[in-house]
Amino acid sequence: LVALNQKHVLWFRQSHAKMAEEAKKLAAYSAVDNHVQNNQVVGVGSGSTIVFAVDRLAERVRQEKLNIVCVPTSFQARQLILQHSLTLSDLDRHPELDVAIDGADEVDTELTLIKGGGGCLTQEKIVAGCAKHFVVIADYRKDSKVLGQQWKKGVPIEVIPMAYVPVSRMIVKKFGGEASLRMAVSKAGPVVTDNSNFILDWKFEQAQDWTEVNTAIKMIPGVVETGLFVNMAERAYFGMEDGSVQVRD
Ligand code: ABF
Repeated sequence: LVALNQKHVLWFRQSHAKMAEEAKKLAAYSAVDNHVQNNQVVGVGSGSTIVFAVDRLAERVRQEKLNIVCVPTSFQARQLILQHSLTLSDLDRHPELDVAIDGADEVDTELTLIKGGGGCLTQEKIVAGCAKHFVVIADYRKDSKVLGQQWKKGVPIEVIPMAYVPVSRMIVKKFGGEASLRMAVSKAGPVVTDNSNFILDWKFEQAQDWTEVNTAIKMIPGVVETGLFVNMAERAYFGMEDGSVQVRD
């Protein structure tokens, strides 16, 4: 009976994971199809959902012979662009983007986002800030009424390594909760970002005024950027369990 139950749990997990992957793909394809046109500069986000968006982008570039220039938000995004033989650029050459597409860890009803669960946030925020339109792609598990409902790991905050202890103390003193240094899976050392910094994960206790919190945390010396994206996203595409796509503006 135990073996049967374990098999059942495994099957359930696998089919759930498959459903989530399908949902990511739906969201990613919808965003690329609705927001990318010929002769555009496109910001390419990071994470697992963006992989589907780059697949679709490359497919459209090939089939429709589009002239698209891509600006990456991370080392991963850069690799994806190169692997798909898309045109790679940067903010020096293209400081103004037509659209940026990126994943998120959680999206609330106001389109406030938590990002950085995968370790990328600073370059993502810079690129999103340079885009005329910033579009989020996510599966149904990221959709939330209030931040903290779905994503339980807290707000990622990128910090200068020497400052991680004072920064975490100041955040907790001012806003409560708990802040911990993100460690590598091997536990051999801290996670190091693309910008050679550390990440603090701040677990907050209750919903807050995110504009105020974001501004206050950014004022602490040693903070590079927060994973709170407030008033940046214009639209979110959620791939749903039933195969539909929900749009939030
Ligand atoms: C990066 O990847 C991060 O900002 C965000 O945390 C995450 C989303 O990843 P996924 O698409 O894998 O859920 O964009």
